[in-house]
Amino acid sequence: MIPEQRIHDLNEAGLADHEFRLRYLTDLLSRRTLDVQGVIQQLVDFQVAIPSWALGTGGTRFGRYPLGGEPRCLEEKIEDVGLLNQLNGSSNSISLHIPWDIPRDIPALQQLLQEQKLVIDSVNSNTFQDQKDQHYSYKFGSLSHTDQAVRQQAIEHNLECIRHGEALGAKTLTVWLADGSNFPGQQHLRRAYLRTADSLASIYEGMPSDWTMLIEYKPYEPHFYSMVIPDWGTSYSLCQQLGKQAQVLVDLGHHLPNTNIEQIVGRLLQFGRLGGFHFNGSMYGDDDLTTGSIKPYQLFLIFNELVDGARDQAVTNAAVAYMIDASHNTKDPLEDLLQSIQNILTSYAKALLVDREALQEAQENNDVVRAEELLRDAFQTDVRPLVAEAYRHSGGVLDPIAAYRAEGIREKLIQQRGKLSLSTGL
Ligand code: PSV
Ligand code: MN
Ligand code: MN
Repeated sequence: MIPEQRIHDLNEAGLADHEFRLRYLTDLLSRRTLDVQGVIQQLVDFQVAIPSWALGTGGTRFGRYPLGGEPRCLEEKIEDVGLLNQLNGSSNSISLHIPWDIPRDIPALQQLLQEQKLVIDSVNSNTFQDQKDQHYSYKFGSLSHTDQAVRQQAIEHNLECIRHGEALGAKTLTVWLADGSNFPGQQHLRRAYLRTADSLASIYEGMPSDWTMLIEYKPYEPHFYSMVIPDWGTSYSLCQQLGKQAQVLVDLGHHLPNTNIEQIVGRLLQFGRLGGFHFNGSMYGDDDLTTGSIKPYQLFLIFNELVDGARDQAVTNAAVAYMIDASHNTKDPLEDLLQSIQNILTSYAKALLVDREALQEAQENNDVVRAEELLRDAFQTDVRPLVAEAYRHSGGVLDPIAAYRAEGIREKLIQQRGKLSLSTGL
């Protein structure tokens, strides 16, 4: 943890500049009768969970280049997220992946979470890899497998994830299935779906009544002919069969090129089935790059749907669980997460600036150019002073990446944890 006095000193250096820019923007936006303090407060309130697997260096199947100082155990992962949250006040929770993060000393973990002012967001099951002591292989699927015994093993693993989550106060189980097929004919497409629905129902039955099951979809990879849950329609239909506690999870990298993701978000909100988000950046597919690094306009349009839905009384969707799902081969993972959060809050802030009454009027009148310009006006506003102010309000620093570097955090982590620490990255 960085001492409070040091946070204060770090902020002192850039304060005059920041206040000048914030005053200018506040004046400008107030002329448009925008409640700037309200916008800042909404940025302060916005929290995005950090996955335990994004804290170490990831890699591709070609190689991995560990940069050192990576967390070696769950406790160190919690400490890293605590540090990020101290810098920006926007990431007060961590998602666990079982069995990579099996919680062992529960009272000690609870105390650590409390000290770091963090909570556990969700537990993610893993039936995409075979574990050392596991009886059956998932080579040909898990919850969709043709063999009941394999399905049962995967069901029990998910139930075990729930038990681990319960011990630490989590309330969400995220299921991402790698099940699918590589060749036409390999799998009976309808039967694979039915077996999956059946297995999910057994997990759902074993879930406490205040838990949510998030069902993630992905069009391809690891399988390249078919995935059992390839799209939001499949996730949605499974949720419909399971019940109210099942919700769809949208991962930004899990769409085919040019998919209109904001429209999917709008649809799911309308149906009250948008449960969670995995933020990342994507050029080609499941790239897991920094959020907002490739398609910032798309990220803004997604937030535009979220903000619009939140203001619409007809939308009764429950709270959405936001998480970053990223992996880093070239960047310092902690710096990437700070960048991702910055980009997420920037897009959110811009979406909060959209003049919704004027937009609705332009839409009703089919004034295409006016409607588009209203969106572009918000998108092109430089909202960085609002985001920086939100960080400061939450006790963080105006410029998290600059502070991270000025404090020499990576160097300190390497000193403490060594150059060759192992981590679980995707
Ligand atoms: C694999 O595609 C994946 O990236 C999914 O997005 C999951 O959410 C994540 O791994 C963790 O299991
Ligand atoms: Mn994901
Ligand atoms: Mn993914």
